[in-house]
Amino acid sequence: MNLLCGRFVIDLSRPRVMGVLNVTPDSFSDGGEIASVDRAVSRARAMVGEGADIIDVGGESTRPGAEPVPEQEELRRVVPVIEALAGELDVPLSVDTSKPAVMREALRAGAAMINDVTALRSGNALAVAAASDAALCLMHMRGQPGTMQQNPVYDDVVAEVSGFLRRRVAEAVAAGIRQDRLVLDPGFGFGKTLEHNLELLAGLERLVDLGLPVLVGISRKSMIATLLGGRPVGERVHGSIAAAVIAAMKGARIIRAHDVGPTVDALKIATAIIDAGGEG
Ligand code: HH2
Repeated sequence: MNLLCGRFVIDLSRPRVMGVLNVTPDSFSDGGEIASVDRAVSRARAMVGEGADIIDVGGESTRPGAEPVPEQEELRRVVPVIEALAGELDVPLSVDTSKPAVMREALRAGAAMINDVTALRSGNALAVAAASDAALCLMHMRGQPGTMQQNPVYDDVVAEVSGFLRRRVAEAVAAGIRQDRLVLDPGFGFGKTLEHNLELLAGLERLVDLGLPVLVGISRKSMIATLLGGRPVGERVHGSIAAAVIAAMKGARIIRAHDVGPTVDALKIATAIIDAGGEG
């Protein structure tokens, strides 16, 4: 399975790692650490050195309760970093945004992937995406970050997420987007309780069965903290890796991770076992 991603083709015959680069003052896991372009570049370089296959640059936190960021501010945070990284690194750069103008400028600056937690539902995002050759990650979110964790309810979370993603793929294809540019993401923690997140991971094969590559972002999230009795962000690496390995064994093709080196190591073990079983 290959993913077309701008000038890159990502071979997804084994799971890949997307390293998270948040250039935000308020991200839940690493907010405020990366305050300058230089620091962002050195962090990204380090992640590539540890084996990251994609770098995901985000200028707006989407953690529960996060405040929206004005467009000009998001552009100011993200575009110079993507420009600098595009001149430095030979891996695809992803932009984590829901704003069409940020998508457009990020693509111009060298991004090869759009990672949109609203699955291209804002304004003319679908048209901006269709006019590009970028890979596109379509993620499921119930509600908005400000309120999404206030009592989300599903009858069958896997079926409902799967139905939503199928509808978004149909819209993308109708807009002229080739399926080999698409990635699907159930959106762990986006309008879901711990039980919903666990059901989604347990039932991940049903999303993999949609036939498109599945991306999983669980790294350092509150579901890990809760299962470990309330661990602070810096002590969630082992729990995050357990979830990453399980996701990979169930067929996820891209793992979005903050702790790139340990995740790459863990996925090498998972890949060897998947290959020995003749799957994937
Ligand atoms: N999670 C976050 C942000 N973007 N994109 C995809 N496709 N999937 C995810 O699960 C996902 C995502 C939230 O994590 P993080 O970027 O670390 O935090 P914040 O939103 O606070 O910047």
